[in-house]
Amino acid sequence: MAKTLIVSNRLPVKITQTEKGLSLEPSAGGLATGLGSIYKQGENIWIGWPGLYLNDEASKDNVAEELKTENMSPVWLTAEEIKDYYEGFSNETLWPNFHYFPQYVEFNEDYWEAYKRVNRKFADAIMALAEEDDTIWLHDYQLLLVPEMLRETLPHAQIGFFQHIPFPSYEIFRMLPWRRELLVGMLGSDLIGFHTYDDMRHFLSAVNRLAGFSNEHGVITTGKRKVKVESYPMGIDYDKYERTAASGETLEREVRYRRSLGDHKLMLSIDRLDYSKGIPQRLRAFEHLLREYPEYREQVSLLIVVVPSRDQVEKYSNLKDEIELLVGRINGQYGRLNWRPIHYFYRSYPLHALSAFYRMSHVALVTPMRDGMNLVCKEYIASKLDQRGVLILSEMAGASKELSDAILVNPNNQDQMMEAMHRALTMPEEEQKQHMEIMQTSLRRYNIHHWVSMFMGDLEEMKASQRGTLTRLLDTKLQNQLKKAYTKGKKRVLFLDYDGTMVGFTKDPNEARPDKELLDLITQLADDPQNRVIIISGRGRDTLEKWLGHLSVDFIVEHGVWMREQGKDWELAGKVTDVWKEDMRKTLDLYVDRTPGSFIEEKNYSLVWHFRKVETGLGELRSRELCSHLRFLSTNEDLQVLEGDMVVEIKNRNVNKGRGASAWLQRFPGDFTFAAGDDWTDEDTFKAMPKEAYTIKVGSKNTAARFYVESHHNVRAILKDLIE
Ligand code: GDG
Repeated sequence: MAKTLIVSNRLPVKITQTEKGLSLEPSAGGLATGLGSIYKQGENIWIGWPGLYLNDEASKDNVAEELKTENMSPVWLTAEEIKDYYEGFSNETLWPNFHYFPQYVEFNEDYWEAYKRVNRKFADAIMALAEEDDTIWLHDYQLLLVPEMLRETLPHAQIGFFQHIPFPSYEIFRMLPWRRELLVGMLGSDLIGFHTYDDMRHFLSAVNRLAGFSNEHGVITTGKRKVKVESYPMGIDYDKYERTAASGETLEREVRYRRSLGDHKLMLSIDRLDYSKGIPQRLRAFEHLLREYPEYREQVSLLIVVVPSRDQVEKYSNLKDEIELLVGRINGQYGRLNWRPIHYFYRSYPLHALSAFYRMSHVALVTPMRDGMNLVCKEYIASKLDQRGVLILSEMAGASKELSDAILVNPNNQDQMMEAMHRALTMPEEEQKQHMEIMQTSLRRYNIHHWVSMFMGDLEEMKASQRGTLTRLLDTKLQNQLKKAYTKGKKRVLFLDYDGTMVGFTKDPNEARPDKELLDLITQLADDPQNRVIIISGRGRDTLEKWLGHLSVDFIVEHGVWMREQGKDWELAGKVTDVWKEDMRKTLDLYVDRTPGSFIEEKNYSLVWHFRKVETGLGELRSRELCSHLRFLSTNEDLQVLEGDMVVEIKNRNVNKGRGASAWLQRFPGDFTFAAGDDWTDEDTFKAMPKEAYTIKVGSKNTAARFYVESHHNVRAILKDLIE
């Protein structure tokens, strides 16, 4: 039976050396709890680094055996690997870049090499356990390359990836020398999740600009497969925080802490030591409050917990020094014998202590400079059983998108932070409760279990839709069938689209002329007396005539406006006019003026605006504008506006490739029909074909064609196979 593998850098377990040997303590973190319902079932398993170094194989085997009883499997890393892959590339390159601290990024090739090696190690560990139809859910920025590494050997596995930290804007991400490899690595997934819509759109924009793949409603088509990108804001184990806040142990601690702290109002701040958390900025804002609002002196204290992290690294030890200097300064200047402005602790606390802190704080200050989500603010809200308390939340934390009932602040704006504290400290209880109620209702519903089920549900759905497309891929078996039908045929009709189907796309359409291989291929195909080859294209007749006019082929061009039987004259299809062209051309000219890089192609009965060479993003924006402009202008005319690949075309409505192809099939009926095309103007051709025709779409988008292939190279290979 298919199983599920969860993969993260670190296993959710703490292993410690005791007198009796190693002791294993599964972690109760949010992610571990949420995924508990998955990885603890049957054959399912969680793969990751157990957090300790072991040298001898016997001890490794022992730990692995122990871990197996908890449904976990270790990836062993050396101290060197942890230094370069984890502390190096993950935490000194990706972390600062993804959190908008580009000035902190280390550009180190050795780190990158180690990152690739360790990602490969993870991929190997997964492949040793995974089977073809398993589901694999990878977590976070330490493992960005693993999805594509897995895809090479497990083409049909379900692969999901969730990134817990932000995905930065393209302008920041592009600074990384390894940006493209990182994206390609991630695109091996079927589903990629982020906390927020902003992360998701930054990722899509980076993929578009760096890898050249566009998306439709968040679904990227890479040419090989579809990859869905979606936002899944992670929730907390709500019941657990609610329960803990009501427990005897928490209440007992609260009474004890209260006794030592006195009955001042409390503001709380809890973070891991990190520059992304905005701790100095928060301290300065508090200092500002004490300076500008003297009435809070001796009335309000800040309880600040900083959880130790990476303090051997210079940037972090500097940050710690800065925090301690600020705390000392503020306490020194404002403190009294009976009141300390700031209670500072550099340590971590057990869950019940944390819960007591949440309960006893009037205000929670969660003001990171940047945070993927931030769970502390959600835990604070869940712990407020009496609904009294106010959350001040940075708009740079993912959580701010959900918690609009908090007081939202820009952590760089000291005045605003100060005013937010003032407002929080004076907020009437009724109002506090109103906001709490709304946030609690939402967090109770969008809890960690909801998050897991949304992600897993979408991953399954994605795979099902992937299967639907895969069955239509023209594989070797189907190709043999095609060849058999071709060989049997006595009167064969083959419709071939040109751009994107037989040649790739170029920046300049004039550069897409046929190479020798293609000319030989079409010549051989067309010279077979049993074949009738029709070049069916949106291009103007002049270029195609120049490039292919000397071959024994027919033409249907300008989307069916002009047709020509080999050796005869061009004929005009149906009723077409060009009286509209002059007016429309003026509008197109306007868009060329406003959009550097764009240009107009004039055909006999249509006009095309090309934006292939325009700055990414601007071209798409202008093309949407132009389309609605043209549609408005052409309402009373018999014209149609088409959006193609990097083009907008306006033409007569009553001609299209489909009508052209039908006319041809009536004139030259065959016993074998074949059509290949790549964009949606070719859909008309596919629909005009008899049911048994071999219709082939290049790219895996939705199509009326019976089969699809990945690129124009495949089309050439198919044609070559037919004539051999
Ligand atoms: C990544 C992203 C995203 C903190 N101090 C103590 C303690 N904690 C617990 C909190 C909370 C967790 O640690 C920290 O929450 P974060 O949200 O900051 O999560 P991270 O795992 O650090 O970070 C972040 C998250 O992933 C989830 O996707 O939200 O943006 O950076 O649960 O309660 N727990 C105990 N003692 C402490 O002293 N027991």
